[in-house]
Amino acid sequence: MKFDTYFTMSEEQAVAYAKSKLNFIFNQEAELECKEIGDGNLNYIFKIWDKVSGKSIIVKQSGPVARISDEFTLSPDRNRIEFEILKYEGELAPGLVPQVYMYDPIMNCTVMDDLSDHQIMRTALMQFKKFPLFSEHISEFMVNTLLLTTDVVLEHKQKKELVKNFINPELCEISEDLVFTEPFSNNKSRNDVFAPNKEWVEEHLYHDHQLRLETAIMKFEFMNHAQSLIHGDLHTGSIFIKEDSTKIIDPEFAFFGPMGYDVGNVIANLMFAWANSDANGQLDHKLWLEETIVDVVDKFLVKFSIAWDQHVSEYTAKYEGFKEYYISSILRDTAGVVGLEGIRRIVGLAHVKDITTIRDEAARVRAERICMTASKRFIMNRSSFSSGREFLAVIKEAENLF
Ligand code: SR1
Ligand code: MG
Repeated sequence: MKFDTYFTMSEEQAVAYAKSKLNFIFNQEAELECKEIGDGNLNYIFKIWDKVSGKSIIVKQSGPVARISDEFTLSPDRNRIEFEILKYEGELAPGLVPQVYMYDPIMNCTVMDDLSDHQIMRTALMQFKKFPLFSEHISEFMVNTLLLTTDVVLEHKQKKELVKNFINPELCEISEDLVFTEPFSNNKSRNDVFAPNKEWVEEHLYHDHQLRLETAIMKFEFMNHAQSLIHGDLHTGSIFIKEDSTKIIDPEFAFFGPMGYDVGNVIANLMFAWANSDANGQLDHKLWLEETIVDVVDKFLVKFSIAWDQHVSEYTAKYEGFKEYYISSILRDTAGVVGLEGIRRIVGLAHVKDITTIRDEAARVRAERICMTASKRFIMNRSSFSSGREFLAVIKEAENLF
């Protein structure tokens, strides 16, 4: 096997690949084993380890279609984007992404650190674990990767070059369809609505013209506002975590878009974890999540403002009042995206386990309605947010309705 023509690998073939291509990682005596451990919607994740030395590595391979459904034909170029962005993010936010070692444009593989000593954050939150450093880490990651890739910081021509390099049409199309369009219309009949909430969804989503109008406005902002290099899919399944370390993975949806898309995704997915803890009677964990929601927003705002003063050199961006205008527009986009993600993961094609694993039917109906009601308010009132407490208040108000 020369690996000079693309094919989707099996575990055995991934071992052969490592023997042939990864001799800068594993030596000749290595006894390699492999397990495919991916549970995401798109790719294949091979964990390869040497039984002799204990050394291990991840080989992530993109297939030509999405794992979740072959309706999604995707350019394997997403693997290049992921490799280049992880390298770039590693410079902007040291220690907060896995180290990448190699990108293979023929086999569409990226080779990176094995983070098996970490856990996928969604899984850990569903085990009611707390991570006191998370708000520090994620706010640092977002401020560094988002502000430092804008044209209030970067030289304008350099930023435009980056926009060109990270154009990502197919993955963006997935978000345009699955996040902004289908959840509010079911126009492709791909929505997957929990049966007891079907009528509720029809009345409160599909038949709410004002809501749909706002989602259209946000969709065109998402497509046309090349603000900064966003991760593009920053949910708790894209985060590896342990007590003292947070690593952001999977930036294959990255492109130059509105930075509130990332912040909003984090908050929405904390809301799902919150709903799960609530449904399972885990009051202490629920309270920790409430404080975390507040902290993520507030720490982001404080750090963003400090970093702005340190890094922004653009002439007009330094006009009095511009920073405040800029931050309020990020908060508006953030709130809108909390609402979009908060709805699309409940009624759209790609669900989250925080909600789908709630076994008791009435509890799941309630959890979904709380999230969707809060989400509608986030969308409709998105211009009114200025602090983390205000984000939490929307969720708490929705909780009190059900
Ligand atoms: C077809 S991919 C479905 C979803 O999985 C990814 O993680 C993105 O969130 C996408 O919307
Ligand atoms: Mg992913």
